[in-house]
Amino acid sequence: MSQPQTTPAWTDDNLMSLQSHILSEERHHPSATGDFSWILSGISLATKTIASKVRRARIEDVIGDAAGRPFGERDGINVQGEQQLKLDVIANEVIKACLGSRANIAALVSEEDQEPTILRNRESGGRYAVFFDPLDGSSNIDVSVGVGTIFGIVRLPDERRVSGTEAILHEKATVAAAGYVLYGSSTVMVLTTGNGVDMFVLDQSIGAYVLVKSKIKLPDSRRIYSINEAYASRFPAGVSRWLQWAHENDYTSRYIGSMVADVHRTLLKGGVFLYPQTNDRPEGKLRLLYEAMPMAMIIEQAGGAAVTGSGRILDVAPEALHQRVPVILGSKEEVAHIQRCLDN
Ligand code: AHM
Ligand code: MG
Repeated sequence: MSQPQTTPAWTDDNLMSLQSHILSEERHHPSATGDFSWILSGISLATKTIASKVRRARIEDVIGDAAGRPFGERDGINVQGEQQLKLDVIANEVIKACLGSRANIAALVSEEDQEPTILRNRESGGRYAVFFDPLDGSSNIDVSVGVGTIFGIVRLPDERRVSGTEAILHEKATVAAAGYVLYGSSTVMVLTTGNGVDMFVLDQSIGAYVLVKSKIKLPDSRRIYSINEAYASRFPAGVSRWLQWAHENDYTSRYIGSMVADVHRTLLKGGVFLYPQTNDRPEGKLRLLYEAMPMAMIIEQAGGAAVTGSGRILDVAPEALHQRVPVILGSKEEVAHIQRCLDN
């Protein structure tokens, strides 16, 4: 009698949702408590909601500023003195609504809020802080360019005496996971929990993120740079020297002006993304906790490098929730070359 054919438990053809992927990752860690699946299901729900808002932005007339004024007449300003668009506010509220009830989250830190939202203390189960930029690159929405949500999940220190902002900025707080969702021609989630980088695409027809690529690796070098060259006269001398060299060495330039889209291209194709300090912005523009740090973790987990020009982004000790840092990230060799130009 012929034996029934056995099929392997896993093949590359299997359909894997974000949820099942997280559960299967947790199976390999006997100490896992289900914390990530709990938090990530909240992020998944929030970003699916934001994706649908972004897609319908024009239709629902949510383009314009928080005060309802048309473009060109905005003065809705957020805590960092920047224009706060209506969709920024909506995305911020959606994320807080989706994460607020997750029992293990102690605090939420958003680009849009001056103070952290403290949800519960350690005694009540709060073990994590979630950092997020609800809608990065939102000034691009009115021209239908890709925008995104960036997030980092941080395990808070065990010390019971520290709480609130002190716990969030504590030297023993460790980044446990990071990711972004790009609302582009498709909605893509890129995620790392410290075990490589995986990419999921939102399948609108079933309402689920589906794994499309595992263990993404960046090419070690690629002649693409992504920088706002209009600021060239204000860059540090080392960056200008490197740019001059790149001009003479067949590099091509790609700059969308939306960090999630620019980093996503860099992750998949290689090259380097830079937002250095300028004379008028000596600390750079991008925020450490919810822009630079999550992107740095993703890029490093994919085999790339992410530095400020004076060290790894992931080694910067945060001193303030909305701190800014210069950012240079991407293919290892490209970043190393820029670093050498900065050092000389
Ligand atoms: P935002 O958080 O206010 O949207 O600003 C961050 C964005 C990034 O997405 C992008 O890389 C950068 O600002 C672009 O800045 P610039 O217009 O100076 O090139
Ligand atoms: Mg931003």
